[in-house]
Amino acid sequence: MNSIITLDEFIIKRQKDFPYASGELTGLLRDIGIAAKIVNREVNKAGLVNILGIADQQNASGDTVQKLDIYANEKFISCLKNSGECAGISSEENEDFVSFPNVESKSSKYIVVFDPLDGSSNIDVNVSVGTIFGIYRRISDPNGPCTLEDFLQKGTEQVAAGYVLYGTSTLLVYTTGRGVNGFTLDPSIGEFCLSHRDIQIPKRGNYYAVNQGYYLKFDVEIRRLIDHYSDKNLGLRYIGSMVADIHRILFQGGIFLYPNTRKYPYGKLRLSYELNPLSFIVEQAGGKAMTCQLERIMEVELKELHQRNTIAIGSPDMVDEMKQFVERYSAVAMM
Ligand code: P6P
Repeated sequence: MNSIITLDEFIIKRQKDFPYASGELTGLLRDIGIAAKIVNREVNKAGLVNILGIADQQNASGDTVQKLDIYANEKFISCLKNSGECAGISSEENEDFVSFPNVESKSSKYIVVFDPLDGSSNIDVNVSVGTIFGIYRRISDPNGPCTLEDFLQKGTEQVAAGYVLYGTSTLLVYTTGRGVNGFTLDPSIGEFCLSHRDIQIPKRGNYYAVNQGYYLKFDVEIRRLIDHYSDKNLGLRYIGSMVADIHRILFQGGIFLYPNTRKYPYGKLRLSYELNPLSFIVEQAGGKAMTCQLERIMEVELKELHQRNTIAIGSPDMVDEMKQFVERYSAVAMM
């Protein structure tokens, strides 16, 4: 029988790979794992307690907030605040960043950006949802509180990123820049256990993921690309929960697209706490991630916390193919 390797054991073992690691990142990753277990417990029984449905408020991006969004946000913030390893956070659910006031956090090296429950509008119909997080070293004066500049760093500055997928089982997938590993929560022991070692994304896949309902609102180059997928008999798989779509693509290959539309002229998805962390993971697994305007996601300048960008992410050959279509058919490219 294979020996079980828990997330904690794996993180501690991997810490030895970082000769100068002082254990703070290890502690931070473990605290995120704890928060994920707490949120998982509520997500799994959301239908049984009065935590489903819509809270009567909107978040910074104008999205309707679900009660479970608020619960998840509060849990991640309290776990990170109490960890003593995190100097502050930026969350989809908070208009501004939060600098943790206690002395320990001010001396800590890291800040965390996260979407506490992405795809939460699917909760009420029992569709998988996810948490997305990215970890950066703070660049502001360590003797003072966090500043906005800590949270506007490029995705290339991430020291770690991951997601939790609350689905048929609960998985935590993360990278610290040395490959991607997945851990499945074993409820019988309450531990995330190594289940997917060194994930490598296939070079291409048989599915594409896009909201086909917006087809007529996409620019011509994206419409031509989608027509090409149909010509090649690719299947359409679009869950409406980005973490679930990206997780499928990591294992089966494929491409996820969220192009610009009239409603979202810069794209819908948020660069800081959705696109950058997922792009770090996909690139570490051998994939690619760029905007539909052909800029590498992790190189995009972040000008404000809730900045939206377009994205094409997934198998390297399929992202390259998207790039060829944009170069060939984009009205901008023809100018
Ligand atoms: P649309 C969920 O609201 C989300 O942020 C992502 O998880 C998902 O991929 C996307 O938006 C779905 O957006 O416009 O297709 O409903």
